[in-house]
Amino acid sequence: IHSAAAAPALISSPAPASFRARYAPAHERDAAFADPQTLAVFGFGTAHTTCADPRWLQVPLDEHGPAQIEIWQGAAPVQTGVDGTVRWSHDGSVLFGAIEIEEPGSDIEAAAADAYATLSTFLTKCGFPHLLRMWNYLDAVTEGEGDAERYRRFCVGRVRGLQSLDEAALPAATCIGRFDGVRRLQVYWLSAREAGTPLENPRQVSAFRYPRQYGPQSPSFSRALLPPAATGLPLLQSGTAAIVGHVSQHTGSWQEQLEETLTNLQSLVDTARVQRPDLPAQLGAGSVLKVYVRDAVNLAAVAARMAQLPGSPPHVVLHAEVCRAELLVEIEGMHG
Ligand code: 3EB
Repeated sequence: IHSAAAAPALISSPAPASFRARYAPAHERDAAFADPQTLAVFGFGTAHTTCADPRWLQVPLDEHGPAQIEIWQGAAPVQTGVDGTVRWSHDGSVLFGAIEIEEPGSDIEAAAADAYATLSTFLTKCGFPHLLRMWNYLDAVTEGEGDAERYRRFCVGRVRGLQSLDEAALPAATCIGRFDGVRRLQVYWLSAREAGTPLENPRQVSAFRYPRQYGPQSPSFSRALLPPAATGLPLLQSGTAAIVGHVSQHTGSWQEQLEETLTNLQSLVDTARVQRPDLPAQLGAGSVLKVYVRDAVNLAAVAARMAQLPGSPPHVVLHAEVCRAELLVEIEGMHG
């Protein structure tokens, strides 16, 4: 009879078998960079920080509570590099890339077209051509009236820059506004050697099919994406708000919008579990959430509600501008 081998001695910090995202106190940054498997590290807030490592990205959104960093650990030691305006790292199965560019003459459409064209070119030659997840951060996202609104111009520029737009292969995404007054577009992403499986939310109209009233170019993202198994990545949930169908709900109530948003995130988990029944059934310890709150005055109350959630999903609460003026809160997640 085969008996189990003696358990190995516990080591303090076992290397993850696959990708892992987590939040940590900001003072752990240098330790994170010393780990050869660190794929990327994100800081939050408008305080000036410098770091030469291409794996570092500072997102100038103020956070509620003590300073946290987000750490992505890969499954193997990473390689890093800089290629023009693209900074990248990969662990052999997943690539992190980032582009930060100034808006020429405060033209967000031109900046988006430039960033996405650069990204498209880079993807064709980097060995990790399949976009899984995009993050987009820009100043004053809901500034401007009607089709001149900066978010709508961003959507136009994004499509102009993309070399191909396959609605069956859109990445999950976040697009969020900053309040720092700096006309610089920040784009970062995860891509892989094989394509993932985009998912839609049965409670919501697909963003790429939003009606004309929301702008001349519908937004190019999927509601969530199941990455290819070889990457070890969790379910990637797009920035999610209190939208049902295509209509914003509960105007004026951050409390009701937050609950509707959580319902939408759960709906994405339910959808993903049809294909991946091994995923945890609820948001909880297996989730990593980023909570964006439009009005600074609501930060503490949103954080208090988040702290009450069953399963205590790890999260950060950031002061940020959601893409529709009436939306007060948005949450993105990794889950698995
Ligand atoms: C929404 O559901 C809210 O344009 O990349 C969420 C996630 C939103 C991504 C994007 C926009 C984007 O329509 C806004």
